[in-house]
Amino acid sequence: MTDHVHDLLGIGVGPFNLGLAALIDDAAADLDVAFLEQKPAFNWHEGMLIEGTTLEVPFLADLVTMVDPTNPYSYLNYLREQNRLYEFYFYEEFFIPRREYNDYCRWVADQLPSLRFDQRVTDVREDDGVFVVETVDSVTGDRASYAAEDVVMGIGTQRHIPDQFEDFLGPDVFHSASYLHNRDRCLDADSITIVGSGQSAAEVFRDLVERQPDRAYSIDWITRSRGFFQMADAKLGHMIYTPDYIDYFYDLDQETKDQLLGSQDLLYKGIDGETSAKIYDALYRNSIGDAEPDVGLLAATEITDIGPARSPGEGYQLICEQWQEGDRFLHESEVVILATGYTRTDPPFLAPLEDRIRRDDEGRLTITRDFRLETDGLAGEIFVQNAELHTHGLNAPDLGLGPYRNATIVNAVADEEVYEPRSADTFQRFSVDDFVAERGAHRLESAAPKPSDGA
Ligand SMILES: Cc1cc2nc3c(=O)[nH]c(=O)nc-3n(C[C@@H](O)[C@@H](O)[C@H](O)COP(=O)(O)OP(=O)(O)OC[C@H]3O[C@@H](n4cnc5c(N)ncnc54)[C@H](O)[C@@H]3O)c2cc1C
Repeated sequence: MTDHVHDLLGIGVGPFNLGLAALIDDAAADLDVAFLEQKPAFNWHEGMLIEGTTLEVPFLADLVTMVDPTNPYSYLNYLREQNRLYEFYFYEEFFIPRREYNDYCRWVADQLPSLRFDQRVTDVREDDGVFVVETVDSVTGDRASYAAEDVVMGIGTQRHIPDQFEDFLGPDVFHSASYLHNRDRCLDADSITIVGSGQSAAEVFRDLVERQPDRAYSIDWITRSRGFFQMADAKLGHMIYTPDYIDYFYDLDQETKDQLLGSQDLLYKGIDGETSAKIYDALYRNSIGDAEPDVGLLAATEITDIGPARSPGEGYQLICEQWQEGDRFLHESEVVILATGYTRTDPPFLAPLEDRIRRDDEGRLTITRDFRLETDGLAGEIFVQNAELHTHGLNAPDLGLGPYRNATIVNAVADEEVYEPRSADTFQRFSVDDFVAERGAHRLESAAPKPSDGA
């Protein structure tokens, strides 16, 4: 084991742990930290950096601004350093190109000495009261071990591949996360089917449908959801993307939380208004005159099975089931793009600590309000990023709340108030306590919660 014990080791370098490394570098530089990432460099969803796509949150949701607007790692400082501030000023857009967000993050990553790339974490165990984190070099296969008082997991989510497609994955059947790596193949195909109806599915469909007039492919877009629905997107509704809402959600009982999350899908899982409009407009343009765009859209339809097409080498046949009508049919496609979302799975590297980690009745991690795993008998803390949807609510994956979570983690690791916690600066109150205190209302005897009214 290495003799050197870091204060904190980060596992994974996506935007959340990158933001944490940036905050520490600026405001808590005496902390001894290292962040381990399996990829060769920072790259944010590189297979989905499609031209014309933007961040779903305003540029203020960069790595640091929402807790520290004067931080040198802000997006505005990136622009200034690129000599691009006036270009952005006249751009007059809140929602920046996704490709630029990635470039900004890479600019931050290039300046942080604490990041170690090509290091895949395979095991985390405890030895003599410190965490020992084992890695394998993604290029050479060399093994290394690091030691730390505390650990923070920022490993993001994993591609969700429905079971029926697992055995068919390859250049013609792939997840939307690798769309750009496979786009040339799509452009040469005769037929393409996109499965799913979230933002990724819509972006892929839009890209292909806008290119369709110059190409010979047909496109089908099939989803088991009830429709191709737009994400709820209104200023008043956005007030739940705040630390206050996390406070409120965290204190609810678990049954209420689970019901609430089940009813909030369209707050973060639908298609954004602009993409939806752009798709419709492209379909409209492509159908001017006698033109019949070679396109099919069908909702409420699950692809229950896949196999080789009847004519060998002609792609795949998909068994489709429209669950509202109870009808089934067979559909053939040369390429199948699975925009089937992402899941949170427990990382295998935690296995050595499994008997020390507490779980709820459903086997989910239990997590404290300040983002630590609840554990038994471990000397150090394991913090989590973006693993707390079930405990802290729908803000877990939101880039705009990353700096807030990171400020909380910095304070906990440094054991001092490096960042001052700020109270509500939106107009809405979520808890009765806050409303009553502020509005001078009178409390009555409590009633039992009614989770089903939470929609
Ligand atoms: C296409 C797409 C677009 C999105 N756009 C937005 C948006 O506009 N606004 C918004 O608010 N949210 C958006 N999101 C959701 C947001 O949560 C993610 O974009 C964000 O990347 C999550 O950051 P993360 O740090 O948790 O994980 P990730 O970005 O997934 O990064 C995790 C990192 O951990 C590494 N890792 C995993 N396991 C190991 C290991 N064992 N050892 C070492 N390294 C490891 C991975 O290689 C990866 O680099 C989007 C999500 C997707 C999929």
